[in-house]
Amino acid sequence: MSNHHHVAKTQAELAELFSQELTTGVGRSIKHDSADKQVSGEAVYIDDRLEFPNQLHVYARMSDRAHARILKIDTSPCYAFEGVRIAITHEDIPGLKDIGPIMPGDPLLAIDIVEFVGQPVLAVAARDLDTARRAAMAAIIEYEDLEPVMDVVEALRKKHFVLDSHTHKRGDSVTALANAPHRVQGTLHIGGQEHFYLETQISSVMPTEDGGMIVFCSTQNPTEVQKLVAEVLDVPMHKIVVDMRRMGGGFGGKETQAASPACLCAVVARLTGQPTKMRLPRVEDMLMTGKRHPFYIEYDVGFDDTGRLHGINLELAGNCGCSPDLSASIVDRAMFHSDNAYYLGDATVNGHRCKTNTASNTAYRGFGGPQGMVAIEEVMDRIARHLVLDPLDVRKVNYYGKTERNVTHYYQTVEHNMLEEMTADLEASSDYKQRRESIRRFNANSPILKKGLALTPVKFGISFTASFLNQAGALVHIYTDGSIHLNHGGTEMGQGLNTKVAQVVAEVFQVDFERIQITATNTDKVPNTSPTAASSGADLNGKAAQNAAEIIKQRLVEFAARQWKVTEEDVEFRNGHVRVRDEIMTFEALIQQAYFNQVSLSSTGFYRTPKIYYDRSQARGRPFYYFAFGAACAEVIVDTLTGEYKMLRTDILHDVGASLNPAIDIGQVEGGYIQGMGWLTTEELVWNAKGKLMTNGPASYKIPAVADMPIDLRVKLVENRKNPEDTVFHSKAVGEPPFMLGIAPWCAIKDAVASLADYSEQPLIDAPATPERVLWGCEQMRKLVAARTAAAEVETAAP
Ligand code: MTE
Ligand code: QUE
Ligand code: MOS
Repeated sequence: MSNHHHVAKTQAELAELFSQELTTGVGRSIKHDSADKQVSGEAVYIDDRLEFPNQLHVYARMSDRAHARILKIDTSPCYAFEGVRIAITHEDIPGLKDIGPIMPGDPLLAIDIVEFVGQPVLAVAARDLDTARRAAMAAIIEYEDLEPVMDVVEALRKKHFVLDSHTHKRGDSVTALANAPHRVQGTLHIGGQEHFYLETQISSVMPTEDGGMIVFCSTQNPTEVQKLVAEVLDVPMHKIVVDMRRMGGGFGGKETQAASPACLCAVVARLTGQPTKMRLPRVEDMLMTGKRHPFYIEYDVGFDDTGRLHGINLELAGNCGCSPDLSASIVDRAMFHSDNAYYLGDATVNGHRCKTNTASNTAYRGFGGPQGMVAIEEVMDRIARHLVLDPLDVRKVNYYGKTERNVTHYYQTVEHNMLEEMTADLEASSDYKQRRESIRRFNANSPILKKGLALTPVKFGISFTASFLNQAGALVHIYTDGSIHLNHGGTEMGQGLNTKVAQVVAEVFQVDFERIQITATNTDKVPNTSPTAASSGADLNGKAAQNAAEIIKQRLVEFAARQWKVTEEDVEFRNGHVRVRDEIMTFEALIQQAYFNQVSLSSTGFYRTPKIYYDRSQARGRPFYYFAFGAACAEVIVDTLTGEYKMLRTDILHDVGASLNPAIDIGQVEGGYIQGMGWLTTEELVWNAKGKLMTNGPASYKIPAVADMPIDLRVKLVENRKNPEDTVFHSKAVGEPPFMLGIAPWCAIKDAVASLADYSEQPLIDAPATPERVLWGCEQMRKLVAARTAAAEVETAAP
């Protein structure tokens, strides 16, 4: 970059550079800023940080009961182990004992009752993790077992809820159902999902002065960790600094549940005065932390001969686990997405928040949206089988219209809907019709191996539905050498947020990306931040950073106009240079002049999303600033004797507006698709009768591996379509929406199975469609066909 010994360039040379385009601003596929470091191993995660002297390691002893009263805790045996510094229970917590993010329900260490297998009961700090673990296991805990509720349906029937139910309602669905030409009812179980971030939950804490702490925490929500650490220590928030450079994946799992290790470390650090670290081993992480909410769905739907919906009743029962956590908003988002891309007609959607004795389920990519969308996609397939139509035709006939039938069941108008065009594009580019025919022919001639095909849309609402969270801050400094320091409230978890925000700042100043140093998210640089969630990290923080950069740029423009007696319009930034009327100088030359002339070169920035509001008491409003759209077409082959399947080909068309970085966005689309597919196919969570999660490691919990990728994967972004709303450079959020493209392979599997009964019956295959469930689906179809044949024979035999 800047070279102090360079030979001054001539005006002609400067003019030549000025005339060229910046190649590292927005819209460019520049490499993720951590990519090289991640490949070489130089990227620093919390466990890679240099350790402080006298650092303690913390291990939490977990409940082995799903629901029990604690009769006695004796930590004295822990101290028999050499190297143990302290063993703590809830009684040792100096301040608040509950770290529930919105409402109480999550004791840092169990108080009197345990509510799931895996709940932390006590914690031991020792000079190494192994000693801490052995000591913690030596503590004596006596329980009196209580009756657990493990089943979401049982919880629903008993109205065993963590929070009240909520309803979205439009029109009179009861009458619509009664009058509809066709009507079907059904149920569906949708499984949960383990986050399986590569880096498990981890924090390390260093006590500072005045009772303060610096907390290094792998969290999507540094401000909330700051607040909770302050609360458990009973100190003001200004004593606590949270620093977060990068996560080894978050996927929603580090939105609230990163706080527990941070708070335990802080309590130990307070009690001992020593630096403290807590890193969850994989099995402990899987037992202790919540997952995607499993859902149980009941539907009752009325429709006409074309498959068009007249009305629907939907019961969405989220299995929240043992506490509220974020379940209010998660089940709300499931309800908001139970239309996916479709006009529901007269609709009643009820959302329930069921309490079970499992870890408290939490945010996971899509935040309830995927579960709501799976429910309505199951309904679409079911209608198609009932009418023996191509499911794609049923989907298309139900799409939201452009000028009519374009209002959701929560009364937001669907504007700028691109799905009709995108579906037509994808249908053509994927050769849907022709492949549909060739698959029919293949299946007719192949008794065992059956192919399936499905094309499903995605419409995903962008914004936090809790409107106040839609705000962000940033902090930009330009140093006297022209180098730029960038900080914002968002967190990097692999999604490329820092790279995108740096591109935004590069674009505003028209300087090379390399000139900008990305720094750790830190609560004493940008305060009061929202979690990096709801896919709005780049939307919110990009705008805040743009605002900060534009404030500084405006000062520079005003300064240059003053200094060289030109108008502001005469000052132009481009490709690392600045033109002041006819004179061209380097960016750093301008910065030096500005500094000598006492111009402030640092600014905060702020952004709040306009236009959105939501009145929950009326269940009406505009909770989303805009929608992101996508569509996927998946082809699969199923072995109907074993239930095994293979992904043959997937075509994706996804809408990211004017992409900030197409390479990163395509990575998000591919990753989201595969993660969504894993959720609905091989990732199965199994608890035993005592409430212990049995699938608690990679040997038994199967996330997609390389071999599970579709053999042929074709991803395209919609081109030349800016976001019509005023988002950061008219881009669209990309983090979560592609996850729901993973519904296509699930529907394709069911399509293959339905071929066994000539596509006239929907196999009941709950999610995930593991090979076992697929095999049961095949058995259903074969029994059905056998029964039909027998009935036909009886009929022909009759006189
Ligand atoms: N991509 C990677 N590589 N790692 C992650 O943890 N989290 C997802 C998505 N993509 C995630 C990811 C989730 S749940 C969200 S909400 C968004 O990224 C958050 O980042 P963004 O708002 O900056 O897109
Ligand atoms: C999507 C999200 C979140 C959300 C709503 C969404 C989310 C989140 C919250 C939330 C709500 C209320 C609170 C709070 C957080 O809402 O991640 O602290 O008081 O944390 O539509 O991803
Ligand atoms: Mo993402 S589930 O909103 O962290």
